[in-house]
Amino acid sequence: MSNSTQTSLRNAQHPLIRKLADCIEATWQEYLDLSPYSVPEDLGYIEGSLEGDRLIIENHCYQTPQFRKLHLELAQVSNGLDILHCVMFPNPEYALPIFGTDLVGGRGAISAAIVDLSPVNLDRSLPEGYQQGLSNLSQPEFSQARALPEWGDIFSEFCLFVRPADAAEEDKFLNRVREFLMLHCQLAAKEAPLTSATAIANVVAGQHYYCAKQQQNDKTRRVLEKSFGTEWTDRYMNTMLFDALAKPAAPC
Ligand code: BLA
Repeated sequence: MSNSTQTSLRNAQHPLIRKLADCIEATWQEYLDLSPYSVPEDLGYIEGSLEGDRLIIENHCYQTPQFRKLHLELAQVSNGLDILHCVMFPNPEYALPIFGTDLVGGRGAISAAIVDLSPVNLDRSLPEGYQQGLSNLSQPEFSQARALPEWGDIFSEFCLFVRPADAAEEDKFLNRVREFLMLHCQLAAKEAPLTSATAIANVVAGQHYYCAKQQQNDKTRRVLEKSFGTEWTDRYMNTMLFDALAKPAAPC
């Protein structure tokens, strides 16, 4: 892994973002068989400043036999906004949920902290092992829960979306993400690949739906558009943040 992950943006960001980025990469390295993922050359490290707000984005991507793309992104806006975004997209031969987490903070406090293992099955249910494993985790208490937006029907019943009130709640959030990640990496490593074309097409359709919904998040779009414009933002949201697999062919 490149040393650049230890330097650069994360040192300048909110401590929870730095800790979460370290935790995610350490867990990936411990449990998964990582290979490099080639990020389009112009999208690894990006700076933009159209309307005065300078936005810096740093992308770290890997792939593994079970995951077509592990994406960790750190971003910082000159107006004080710090962002961590992470999504683990399974290969279409693996009927695994999508792990996602997003942290948004500004001026010392984190305003949004979300983590989920989101189902991609047609009936929106999680595989048995996930349902059981997640049910067995103890439920942490947070003083400020946040309501999911309208497009948030992609998230599971285990989705945690909060505004951490203090350092103790920030630690609780970090631990929760670590538990989700460890469970996910352990279950994914045991998962057998699908062989039926129909089952694979269902995974593709599920990932498509997930990406389509995430692309409706105007809050993400607005931050990117302010520094990079509409065209660039469309491309970035479709290729880096939420690249769905090709749409499944219509059944014959
Ligand atoms: C919210 N995402 C936000 C917010 C901003 C961003 C500014 C509003 C924060 C707040 O309401 O306090 C911005 N997020 C970004 C940007 C990037 C990013 C610019 O990732 C990347 C460059 N978003 C995700 C993933 C999830 C997610 C993977 O990218 C969940 C797994 C969720 N972000 C998410 C949700 C909200 C949010 C649910 C709240 C949206 C709302 O309240 O309308």
